Amino acid sequence: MLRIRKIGGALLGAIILLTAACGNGAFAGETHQVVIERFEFVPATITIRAGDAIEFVNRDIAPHTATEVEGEWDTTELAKGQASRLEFAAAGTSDYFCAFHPHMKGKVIVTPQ
Ligand SMILES: [Cu+2]
Repeated sequence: MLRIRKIGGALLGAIILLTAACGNGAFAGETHQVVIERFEFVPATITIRAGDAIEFVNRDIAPHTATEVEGEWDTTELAKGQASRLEFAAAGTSDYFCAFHPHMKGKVIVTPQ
């Protein structure tokens, strides 16, 4: 099980769980979905609570990423049909983009629990 914990100064603490490797962890939050289609993140801005997770799903033929602008978290490359689930432990706001198509932008707002 790949489990990486990254803590950003003023940004987010994120536990990254790759979907394929996701097992039987004690996850108590809610999982939200951001779909990548037609070279857009839908919804482009998502608000969740600390402890929730976001599953990024690529429905395009082209590969995409969801990469936090300062590198705090990253889905890494998602091919067509692939998904990656990231858990956001701490409140904060972060902007992200696609590393392959930098005009694709999104925002994650994490409110306190
Ligand atoms: Cu892209």
